[in-house]
Amino acid sequence: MTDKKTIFSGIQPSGALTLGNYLGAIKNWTSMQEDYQSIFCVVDLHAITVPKEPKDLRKNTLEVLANYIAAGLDPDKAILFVQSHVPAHAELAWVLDCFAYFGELSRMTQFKDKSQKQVGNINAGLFNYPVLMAADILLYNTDLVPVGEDQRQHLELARDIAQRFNNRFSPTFAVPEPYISKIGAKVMSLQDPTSKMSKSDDNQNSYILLSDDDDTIRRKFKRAVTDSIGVVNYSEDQPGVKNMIDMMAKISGRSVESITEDYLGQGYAKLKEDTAEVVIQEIAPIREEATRLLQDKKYLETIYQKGADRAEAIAMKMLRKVYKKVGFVPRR
Ligand code: AQP
Repeated sequence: MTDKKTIFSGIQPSGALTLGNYLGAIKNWTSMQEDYQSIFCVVDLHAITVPKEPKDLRKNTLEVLANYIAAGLDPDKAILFVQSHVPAHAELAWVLDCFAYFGELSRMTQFKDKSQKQVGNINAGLFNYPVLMAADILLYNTDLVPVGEDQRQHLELARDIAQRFNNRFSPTFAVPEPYISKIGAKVMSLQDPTSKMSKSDDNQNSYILLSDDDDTIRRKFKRAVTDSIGVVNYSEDQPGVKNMIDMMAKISGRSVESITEDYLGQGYAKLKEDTAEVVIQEIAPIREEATRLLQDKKYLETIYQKGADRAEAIAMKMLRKVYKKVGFVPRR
């Protein structure tokens, strides 16, 4: 056991990872793993809420894990595992389903957005998605959940469910806090900078993938949608320009003000070129390392097996406690 606080987070293997997943989530995790008991999951149970080809799901699951490690997550420090390998996630989700209300789940923005995109398949999994996410987090007595801004609403629901359960029985779950960094918490689409960059976007030019080669990254930035104002400013009225400055700031650690000063009065071409280069510097080594790791399936298998064993030991303790509190008769 450790005195460190616990962080938990995960990403769906719903496609190749984007720069949004990296800057909004993984990059923060790598710097936090030193100071926290860190648990990071590839949330494959969540991914099937949107139809997936089984072979793509298998491939994406390993790719997400390889990218976690390539980006700097250390399997000796952090627990890295695949969600479906630890059945306690699905089991706790069922119990928590009975503590979540139809009304609050109906209000979830992600549910509303995704339902619109798959009108013919508004399945119960899509609706219950946030409850499974609550189970993921609450199983580990998580203190902090480092996520992008889009997940704030789900996290608030996880807190409500935890408090509801604690009040109904007795203190059981830690009530988790969101950790959402100021810069990079919402990387926007390169084609529509008023909506977030998303790996399931139909327009390939809207996102940068961690697997994109250097020329593809340059080309996508060149085509990035800006505005008709024509000069660089950091302003809500220029979301495309702001998005690029934010990316540079998040990657370089420089302030938004000092980056903006570099481009004052200039047009957009140089900003696009420079942002592309800063992004390439950051993600090309991750791409190369992930490619290398993906050729060593045995190594990845060792990591996710060991990770699942460690995660399960923690998760089962919590699940047993919950089962006891709700009144299930123990098997032995
Ligand atoms: N554009 C983004 N900017 C900042 N953070 C982001 N995240 C996702 N997109 C951005 C963060 O990445 C983590 C994992 O997300 P996820 O895969 O579980 O689901 P998501 O938020 O729905 O991500 P995508 O890429 O948009 O996936 P699809 O297209 O499959 O729905 C979370 O911490 C999220 O905040």
